[in-house]
Amino acid sequence: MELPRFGREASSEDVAQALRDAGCAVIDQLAPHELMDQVGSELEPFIHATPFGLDNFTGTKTKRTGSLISRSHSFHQLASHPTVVGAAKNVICQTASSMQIHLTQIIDIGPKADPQSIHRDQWAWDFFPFPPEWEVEVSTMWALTDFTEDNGATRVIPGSHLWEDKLQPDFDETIPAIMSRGSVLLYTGSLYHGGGRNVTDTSRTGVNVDYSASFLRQEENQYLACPPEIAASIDPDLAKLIGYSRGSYALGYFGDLQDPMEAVEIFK
Ligand SMILES: O=C(O)CCC(=O)C(=O)O
Ligand SMILES: [Fe+2]
Repeated sequence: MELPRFGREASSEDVAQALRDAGCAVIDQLAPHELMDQVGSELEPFIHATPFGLDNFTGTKTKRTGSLISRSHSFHQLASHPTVVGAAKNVICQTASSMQIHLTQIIDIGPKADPQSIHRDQWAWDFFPFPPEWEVEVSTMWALTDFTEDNGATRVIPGSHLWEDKLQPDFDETIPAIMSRGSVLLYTGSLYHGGGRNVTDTSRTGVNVDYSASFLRQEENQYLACPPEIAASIDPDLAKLIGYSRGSYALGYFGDLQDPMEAVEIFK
């Protein structure tokens, strides 16, 4: 199966359908280069200060820089891009009543980095065996640099979202999600994929934003990454998307059944 590709005018419904069919899709050139320049320059000092990963999964030549909502205002446009958020919601809200941001992370695969093992992102929930076609997560990877086969473009197996769980596919079964700066790869939490091998002398930098059903614990703790006093300065819809809202009827209240946004309003 091929990796479905769309132009920037794609509808979120068409992208969502491709995610249901293939588990992955690329939207070429969705963000302008100027926006990627701004995101890159706002985050560069943080990437520079980030240590390498400590194991093979996080990558000993790879840097993972989080808290992107607090650290880069321009990044907000990526995290809340209507086509991407619309597609993720369309897929996740087939079963869940609401969706949240699950994590925000620059993934900077350094020169000569080994490939990451092929995995499903939904294994983060303690390997809970979600039934096939019950999608609880949509991951996205925006290209901050071009993604090439040589510099470690994300490896994907289109169609593998319907495979059995807990497989260990070979690298040879994967294809590279080649894309230019400003493009975005979307993939379900059930898709087998992994970071590629970087045989070049420069970094491959992606902006990873994952979305998940609001009834699941977030991988990046958004209330620590973006506490109420900072959430007060961001767009209220984005504050709700990172978790300052109820997920379904009862989840996420504080105090005397108060709405989480009341904690944010105090700082306005
Ligand atoms: O860096 C990439 O291309 C993919 C990273 C990834 O899949 C992960 O860290 O879960
Ligand atoms: Fe992953």
